[in-house]
Amino acid sequence: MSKKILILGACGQIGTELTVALRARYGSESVIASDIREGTAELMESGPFVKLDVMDRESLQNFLKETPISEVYLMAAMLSANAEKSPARAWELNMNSLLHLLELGRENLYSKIFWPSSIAVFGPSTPKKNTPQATVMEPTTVYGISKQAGEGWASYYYRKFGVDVRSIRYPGLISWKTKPGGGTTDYAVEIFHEALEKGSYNCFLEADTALPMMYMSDAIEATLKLMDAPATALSVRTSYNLGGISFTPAELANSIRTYIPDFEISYEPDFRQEIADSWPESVDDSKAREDWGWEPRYDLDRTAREMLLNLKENS
Ligand code: AKB
Repeated sequence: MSKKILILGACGQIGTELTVALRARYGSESVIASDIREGTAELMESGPFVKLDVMDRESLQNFLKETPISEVYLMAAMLSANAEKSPARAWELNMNSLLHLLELGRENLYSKIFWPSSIAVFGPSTPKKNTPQATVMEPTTVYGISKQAGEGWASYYYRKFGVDVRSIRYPGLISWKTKPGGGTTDYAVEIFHEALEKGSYNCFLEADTALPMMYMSDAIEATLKLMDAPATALSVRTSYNLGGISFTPAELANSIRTYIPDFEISYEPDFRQEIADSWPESVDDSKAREDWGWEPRYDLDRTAREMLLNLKENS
């Protein structure tokens, strides 16, 4: 069968850019975007779109029985800050969507699946700097607990049933095409919008809170690289650490000032500060480098430049 891809949660922050990248690579007709809501015009008009609810196992099963699919990308999830407001719903969405898809993989309704994990799997007892691939993991957020459990399920279905699940622990992702929704790292996207619109930003994290971050192009590149790798090269079947850049809100503000010299930032930490404090500052991604050749291309300055340029051009 030639490659036929299904992206679930295609209208979200990562799904939108993943869909565009996969369509550019494999042709529009080979990549079916799906979500329960509509996405950007670029996404809706550039290829096939179907409305699918990841919570509805039966309709996913029917769809996969009728439409031969080789690869699935399961991108639907509730992020950290929103999950703290609706813990039960977050657990249900983040867990059931994965379990539904893993079961459908066991029924051989696709041959490979990508599922995103997050730096949220780590907690306050994890080493903060250069966090190892395998280390203490005691997450304190509902989102982190669900991602940690998901990693366990991913590796279980791989070992027990041979489902080819591949996963990355994404850091905070910075993109201009689609805004993130309900995460703790969202400030690193909001700041660019407000820098251009108002020349100032009131940050919900403290000035010196360092977190692992990455420009979206790097994250997409990593995802495609991991999915391209031969199964025999992969030594991690929970989820790979992925390093990019690490910075604080104050450092990001300084970088923006290179392009907008009078940009001002103020700080008013809210409940998201506690979440950020429980996460690593940077991660050790040597396994991803060794196993499938991961190498980031965007540093902080290049990220800031690309964000401001693209937001300005597309406003
Ligand atoms: C969030 O802030 O919840 C996400 C993440 C780090 O997974 N961006």
